[in-house]
Amino acid sequence: MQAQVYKIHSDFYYVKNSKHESFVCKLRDVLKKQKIDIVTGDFVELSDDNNYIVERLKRKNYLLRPKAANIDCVLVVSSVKEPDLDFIQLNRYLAYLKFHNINSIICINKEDLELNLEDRKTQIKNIYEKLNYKVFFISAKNNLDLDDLKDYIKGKTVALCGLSGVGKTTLLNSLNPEINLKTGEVSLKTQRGCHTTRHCEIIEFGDFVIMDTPGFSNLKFDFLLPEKVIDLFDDIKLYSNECKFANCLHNVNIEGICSVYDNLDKIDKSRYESYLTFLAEAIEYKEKISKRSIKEESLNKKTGHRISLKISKRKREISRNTQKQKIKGEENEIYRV
Ligand SMILES: Nc1nc2c(ncn2[C@@H]2O[C@H](COP(=O)(O)OP(=O)(O)O)[C@@H](O)[C@H]2O)c(=O)[nH]1
Ligand SMILES: [Mg+2]
Ligand SMILES: [Zn+2]
Repeated sequence: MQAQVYKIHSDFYYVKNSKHESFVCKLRDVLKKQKIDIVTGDFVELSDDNNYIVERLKRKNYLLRPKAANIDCVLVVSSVKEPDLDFIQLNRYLAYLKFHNINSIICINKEDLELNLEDRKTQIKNIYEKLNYKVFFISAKNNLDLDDLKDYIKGKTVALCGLSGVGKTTLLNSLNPEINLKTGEVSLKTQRGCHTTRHCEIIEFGDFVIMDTPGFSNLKFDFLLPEKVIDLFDDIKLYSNECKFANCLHNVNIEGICSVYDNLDKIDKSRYESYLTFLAEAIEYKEKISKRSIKEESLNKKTGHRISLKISKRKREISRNTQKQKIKGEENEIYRV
């Protein structure tokens, strides 16, 4: 029988089949030996007695931070005010999810606090609708403009992300008053009992399937090569084909050299700023890896066998290739521990 994992606790896997029947299972040893990890959202095959997971089925997508699989889309929640909209953070989530081939929906909360709401809507929609994102303005607390969003996520497995305080828990509550999770406001008063999600869990209510995740905290672009960052920015990539350098990273501010720089007037400022920020993180990551490889090489030379004392040109090349592969490898194996 096939089922989907909706919760994991210690070594117990809570699964549900298509008839919504629940089972608690353990992992077959063979999966452990093969180091096949099972995460919330995974579709699995059960043993005949339904006591064991015997196989993990093909994943549509997979995230490591937070650990989850087969997400249809992520609601990226921000607020217009309290806290102020943080565009770099919003772009960080969008780029991260794009990298993982997961659809994002932009959800701007606390619209009740914005006096110039129409201008704000136009400004934000101008940037993101061009990039084919669906943008919803809502007030989770006041139950404003939630219907379109509800319609849009009906039948989808949706996860939420966003900085603390933007209103994720309030939104979950207003999507389904029955679950009644505690919001930041309450936890401030009691100093405890705050709804902190430690594990990913799929919660079904009514028409919605929400993946409650412990958050996407501390995301950094320390898992991909600098030249790949541009692939996460369609609106900047558009202008990147006529740079004079073959390996242009589009961070040179010299006219006539970088075609992105020459077209900056057509690119949203906060998008370009975000690009430069993530690029710097990726460059730092690449340098760290290169340093590590060089250090290992010289360490091997010192402590290794006599033959490695005189490292031949050919060997040097091989070692440089391994270094490149290593970076490539880590990039594909995004899920570092
Ligand atoms: N004015 C206003 N406040 C909101 C809205 N949604 C949430 N809040 C408040 O924002 C604070 C943080 O909300 P919470 O749901 O705990 O945020 P979370 O950290 O993202 O889960 C709480 O005091 C909420 O009452 C809204 O639509 N308008
Ligand atoms: Mg919360
Ligand atoms: Zn360029």
